[in-house]
Amino acid sequence: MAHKFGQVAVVGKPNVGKSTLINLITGHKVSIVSSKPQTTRRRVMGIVTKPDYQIAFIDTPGIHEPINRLQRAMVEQARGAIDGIDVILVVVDSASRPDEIEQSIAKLVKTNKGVPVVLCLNKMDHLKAEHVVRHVEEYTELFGTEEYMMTIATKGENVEKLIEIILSHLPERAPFYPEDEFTDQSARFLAAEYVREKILLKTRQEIPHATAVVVESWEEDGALTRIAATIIVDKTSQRPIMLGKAGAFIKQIGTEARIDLEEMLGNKVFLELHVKVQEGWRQNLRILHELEYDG
Ligand SMILES: Nc1nc2c(ncn2[C@@H]2O[C@H](COP(=O)(O)OP(=O)(O)OP(=O)(O)O)[C@@H](O)[C@H]2O)c(=O)[nH]1
Ligand SMILES: [Mg+2]
Repeated sequence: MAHKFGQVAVVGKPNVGKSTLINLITGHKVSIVSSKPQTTRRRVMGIVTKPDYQIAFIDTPGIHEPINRLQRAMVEQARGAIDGIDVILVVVDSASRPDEIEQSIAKLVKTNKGVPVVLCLNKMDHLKAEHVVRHVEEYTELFGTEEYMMTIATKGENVEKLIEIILSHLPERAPFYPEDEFTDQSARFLAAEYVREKILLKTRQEIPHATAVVVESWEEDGALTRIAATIIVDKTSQRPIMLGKAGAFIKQIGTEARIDLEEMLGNKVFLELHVKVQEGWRQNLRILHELEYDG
């Protein structure tokens, strides 16, 4: 078989499992995952390279109604992902029926005439048997495609079959990226994201969305990588929550993020975390730019 290469835009509502799927396929943590909607804040590429094919998946922030500037920037990024690609992979939560947001995603997808659409009906483990037929019909009709696969991204179930469907739409082309490249993101950005993931997993209510992380310094010191990062919160009242009793919370976040970082870098890591209050950062274009959330 000749070698195939293509770019696949992955779109869908927040929290449906887009990043989980891409991490599983690439075998690397290119995009962080949590049960909080809007975990992914900007476009991230995840590349899988096999002897017969290379696929660059473009993970996007979940599409939803824009509220503040951060959310608006995230939606713009997701929309931009649909240009210049070979396949649009729409991920949905198969356990629930299509809603208004999915109707608007379908409209967006249909404006890209000629680009094949593949449906990933994810979270099949939550789908009740009596709903299978109805949900499959509703989603395939809405997105105008018969090409779908039901999957469980967290377990890798049917993911190989999904890749087969995607490959059937990709052109015969040489690989574009070096074989050891698995993302277009810098190690610095991934480090900040790993810290943010731990915060998302461990906080509730407004804190997850009020948090950003910036890497301030990065030094290679023999077998040790020294990284200092700042956690930015929106309000003064959030600072003590982030620190925890006697600094216990931030310490725990640091420990868990360090473990992921050591795996990604293949190196020992010393991670130093600080907390800074920057009121209204989500509305501030300059800060969004510094955080690279504006593309
Ligand atoms: N039960 C179940 N949970 C899943 C499945 N796939 C993903 N999840 C969980 O769903 C949650 C959201 O996953 P993400 O991969 O962060 O979702 P996303 O679509 O990237 O979300 P955004 O970045 O917010 O747009 C996480 O808690 C995952 O572990 C699945 O097939 N079954
Ligand atoms: Mg995501």
